[in-house]
Amino acid sequence: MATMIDVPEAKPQAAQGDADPAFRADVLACFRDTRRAIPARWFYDKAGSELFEQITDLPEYYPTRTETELLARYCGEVAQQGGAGRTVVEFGSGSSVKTPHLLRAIQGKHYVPIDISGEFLRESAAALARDFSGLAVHPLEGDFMRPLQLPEAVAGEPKLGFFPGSTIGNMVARTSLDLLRSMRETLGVGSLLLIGMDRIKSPDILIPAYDDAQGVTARFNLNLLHRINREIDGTIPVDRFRHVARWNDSYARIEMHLEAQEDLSFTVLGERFSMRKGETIHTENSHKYGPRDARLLLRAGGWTVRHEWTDPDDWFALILAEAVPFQTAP
Ligand code: AVJ
Repeated sequence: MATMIDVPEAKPQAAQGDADPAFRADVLACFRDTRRAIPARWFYDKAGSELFEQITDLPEYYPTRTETELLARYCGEVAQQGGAGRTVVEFGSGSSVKTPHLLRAIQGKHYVPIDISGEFLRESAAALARDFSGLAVHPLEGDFMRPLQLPEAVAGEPKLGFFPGSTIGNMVARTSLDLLRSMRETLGVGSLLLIGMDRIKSPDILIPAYDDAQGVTARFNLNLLHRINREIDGTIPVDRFRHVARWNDSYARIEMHLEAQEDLSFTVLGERFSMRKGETIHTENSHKYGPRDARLLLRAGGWTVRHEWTDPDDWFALILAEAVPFQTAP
């Protein structure tokens, strides 16, 4: 049943008025396919963003805490390793906790936060401009998965890209490589990149980080189904689904799924779908990287590692890399 993705016109119903057409298209494509999967970016509506904030405070969720400690401790060394005075270009709207550590240490004149959502961008840019008087903030609204033209004011400035949070882990290998190459194009040869990458570790640590005792991550995952019901007229019986976090060792990633607890059927935008008991919707990948995996991925994208910092358990890595000219193989 090869159906074209034909996004219907919004019906004059309040419930559908605000839905992003791309969200509708991704959800319908998910349920029409036998391998059901929805891109992780749709987690982050208002409720989802608030739940993610709660996740970052969970005792089991080590990444945010560990990376923030690394930044607090080592941003001075990032400055010494060639970062000092550079224009910081942040991929994703700045975190109010992480970004100030870097900006304080780097002491550059300009800061360019890039985000696809103008709203988040303006909020975080305004907050940083308030706290860092003398810093010229140039928010750039756009999709950093593609090469972007930076503002004229920073064209000739040395640059330091910043991509924290192991956000790269959400991407499959091919997509993460595209991103690293795009960042290299956007920033230019000679630029530096400070990137946070989560390490491979025991599933005994990883699974609870994505399936916490308080059930916050389960609510975060299930909120996606509520969002479908709210925004695109779904009738999904959310309480018949279960949050599942699995370690996929072959791909070195945590996968999050929503598993049907019984045979069930529902409609989305009037179209009927059914799932059998035990079938899942794949909602997120969170890839983890060994030291050599991280270096190889960066090198493939045109970035040579200059320095790495990790915590005593080696659970999370902050990596500083340089965009080097491509060399012919020996
Ligand atoms: C924001 C993609 C880094 O993969 O750890 C946290 C998202 N999902 N708990 C991650 C997430 C479930 C998070 N990233």
